[in-house]
Amino acid sequence: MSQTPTKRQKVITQIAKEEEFFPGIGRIQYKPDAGASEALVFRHYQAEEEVLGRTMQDWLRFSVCYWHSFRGVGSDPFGTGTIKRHWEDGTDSVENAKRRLRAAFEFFSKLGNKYWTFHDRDLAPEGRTLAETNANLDQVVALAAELQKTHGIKLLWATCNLFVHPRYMHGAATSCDAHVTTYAAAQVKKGLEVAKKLGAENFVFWGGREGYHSLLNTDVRAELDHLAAFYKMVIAYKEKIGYKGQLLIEPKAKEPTRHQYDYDAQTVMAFLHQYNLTKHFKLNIEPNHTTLAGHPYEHDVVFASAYGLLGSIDANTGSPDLGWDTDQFPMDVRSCTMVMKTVIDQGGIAPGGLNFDAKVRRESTELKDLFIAHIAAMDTFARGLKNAANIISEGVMAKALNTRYLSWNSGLGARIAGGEASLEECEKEILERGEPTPASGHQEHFEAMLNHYL
Ligand code: XLS
Ligand code: CA
Ligand code: CA
Repeated sequence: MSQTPTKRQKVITQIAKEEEFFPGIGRIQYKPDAGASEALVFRHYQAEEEVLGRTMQDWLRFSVCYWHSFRGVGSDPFGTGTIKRHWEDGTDSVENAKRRLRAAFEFFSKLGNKYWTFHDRDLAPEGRTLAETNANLDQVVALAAELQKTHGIKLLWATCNLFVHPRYMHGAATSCDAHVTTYAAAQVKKGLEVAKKLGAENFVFWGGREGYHSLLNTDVRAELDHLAAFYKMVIAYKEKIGYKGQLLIEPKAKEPTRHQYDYDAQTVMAFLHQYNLTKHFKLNIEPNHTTLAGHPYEHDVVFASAYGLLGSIDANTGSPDLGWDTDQFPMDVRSCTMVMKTVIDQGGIAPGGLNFDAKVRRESTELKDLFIAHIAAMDTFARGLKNAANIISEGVMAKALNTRYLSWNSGLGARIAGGEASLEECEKEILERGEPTPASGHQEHFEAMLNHYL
């Protein structure tokens, strides 16, 4: 083997000396009058600017996700990676994992977001045994703790990857093999310990393989009972170690399984009620998954919030014309306005946040594309926040909405809503009053009012 260092090794040695991973890019500045071609500036997001009595960063709580932005290589089912980061030495070593983490923290600091998220397996390589895997993880977690402190960055949420390893092919908590579920439980035990150590404000469960491909070989009731039993072990251990983070379940309709049990917000809420788990969990809503379920972008955000269960948001978008999970950066002002309207209406999203579970396109191969994507998405949400604040403070749309429901505020309407009325009373009323007067829904007016604020 040649002893001459390769070009990549030389770059790595250089980095070790200088430790600047994004040279030429400084802290991203606010420049509202920037021209259209200027990419590395915020035009709308200003962390300390107050909106409805709170700073933008308090409302928005942006988070960078580690798996897409620091583990993603641009591969897809039809092609291998297209994105090569200069700090990667091509190995799956702990040393490489640590260097990658230092690059990520430089990115967070320059971007100016305060939070990050990860899966356990994004951080450190799996070993041959669980003990070896945990030891690898411990090393990288120790560095993460240090970096969080020096850079003033916090962990929005941690999660366990219970879907990539072949052992989880039949599911993790819902596997047909109890041995596999036991492994998953052992992995989650460690995950909760790591979350506690790094002060994760939430802990997410996304059931990528918790679902089925064929009902012929699946006992759905047993699998869902096992899932609930799994969560009960999680709650017990969380309480035992005194981990205070909010537990979140992330709905997704399908992909990779044909049917995922956590189909959408309403399905997850029904599951939580069925198994008496509601007080321990909230929902992490990803709008890309909402559209996969066949709903409009903000549907699950609105439904979870309506029941006080909107815990956090994976701020991304899909291409609804495609029907699979493309995890794109959110760039649509209308959608972000609707999400932020719901967030303001419920009084904020903390301890959750807006996590960019999004990846740059595999054709966006330059380092600066990573910045541009996050900056543009943060700006889109900042615009959404300001629009939503205007909608709410002017109150015109709320007034129009209330007008539609006025009949429920008094008389028999109020008695029905309060659970005090009977079918006999309703019959009597109708015999006296006759047909309801048809009323317009004014949908186009509502749409025009929304456009007014965009
Ligand atoms: C995949 C999910 C996943 C979760 C975390 O579709 O979005 O990335 O957010 O496991
Ligand atoms: Ca997600
Ligand atoms: Ca997704």
